[in-house]
Amino acid sequence: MQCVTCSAPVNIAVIKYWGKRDETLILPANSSVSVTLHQDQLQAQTSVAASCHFEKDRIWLNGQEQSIDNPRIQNVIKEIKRRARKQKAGNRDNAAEKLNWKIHICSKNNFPTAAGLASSAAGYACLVYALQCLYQIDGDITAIARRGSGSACRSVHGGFVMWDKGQKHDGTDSIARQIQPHTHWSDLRVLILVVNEQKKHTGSTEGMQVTMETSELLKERIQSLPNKTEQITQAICDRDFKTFAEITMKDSNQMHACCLDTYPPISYLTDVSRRIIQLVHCFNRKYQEVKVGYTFDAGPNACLFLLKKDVQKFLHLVKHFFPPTREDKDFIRGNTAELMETESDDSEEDLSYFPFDPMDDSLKYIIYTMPGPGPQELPSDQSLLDEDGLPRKRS
Ligand code: 2P0
Repeated sequence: MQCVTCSAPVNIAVIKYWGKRDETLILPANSSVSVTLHQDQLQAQTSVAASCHFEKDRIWLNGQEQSIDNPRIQNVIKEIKRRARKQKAGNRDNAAEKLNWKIHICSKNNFPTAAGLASSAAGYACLVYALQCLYQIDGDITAIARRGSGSACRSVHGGFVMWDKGQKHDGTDSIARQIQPHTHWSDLRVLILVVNEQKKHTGSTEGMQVTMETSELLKERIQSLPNKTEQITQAICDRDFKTFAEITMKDSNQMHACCLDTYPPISYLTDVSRRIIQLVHCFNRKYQEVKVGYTFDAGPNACLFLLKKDVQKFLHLVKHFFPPTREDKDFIRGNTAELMETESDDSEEDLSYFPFDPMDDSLKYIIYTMPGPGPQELPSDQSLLDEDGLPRKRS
């Protein structure tokens, strides 16, 4: 049996992918830009084992065995094997034999799926990266990750990433590339405000399809995006926070406007999301500077960008306006060690500047994180599969 174990990150789009030009190949209607988040806080882990003794391909996700017949998983495996065969054709390496062995896949996230974060992006990026390591494939794998889930191709790289929509019908040029590594902008920070809500939302795949079919506004959006995409790429390269945050907020607002323009309409934002937006604008107005930017995906959770120096001040306000009802030591998660180091914020905020009341119990928790690197291969002692290729039971 041969086994590899890898980890992959979550990414948050600042220019959103919303609409496909090809449903089967998962080709986007527009190019998108994202920030890869640090794996210390949010990551998927996947072990893939191949053995001549396995009877069939099997997959376990977060402890539950799932059907391997999911077409997206099948497409990913098929594409990886096709590439591997092509590359092995020239040499007599007996690794080619491994391609006929059945595989076992075991994957888990280190964050609750309930957090409503893009777990499929991290999951598919991790699966494709692990298969690449197992079969020792060279070259771009983002186009293969894309076949699992569009946004997954961006999680194959760390830092700041652009997914090119591409022009070709076969999608071979619809790939993701790194704009800058995570180390490029070392004081950029991220707060994820996980909203307390049980409601099931329209899935992104279905949502973006109906928007594509019915929204006039989306057509306008697609026309105007190349310009914005170029501007935000430049802002990232220049570490120009104001431009970066403004384009991020406007793009999120526009994506959600297109969702409302969908027929029947789709609304992902809730009163809590809208209050977060209000708080950010109020805060920026008070300081007469764009200090915080927000973006929302296909759900009510907010992803906020800000600089390290402003985190304490803003977090103080978040805790005031979105307090947990009970004392909760776990309310702020993630890189809390850094928060301890920078705890000394002396100036008292004038709360009367913010014309609204606190919303009790509206957030589940807050995750404090930052941009981070791409997928990694992990040591074999971190394997999720045991020596028989079955999910390891952890005590
Ligand atoms: C994004 N989202 O750019 C946008 C913004 C959600 C909101 O990519 O159908 O799960 O698998 O390609 O990648 C979520 O869509 O959709 C997404 P499929 P995916 O991050």
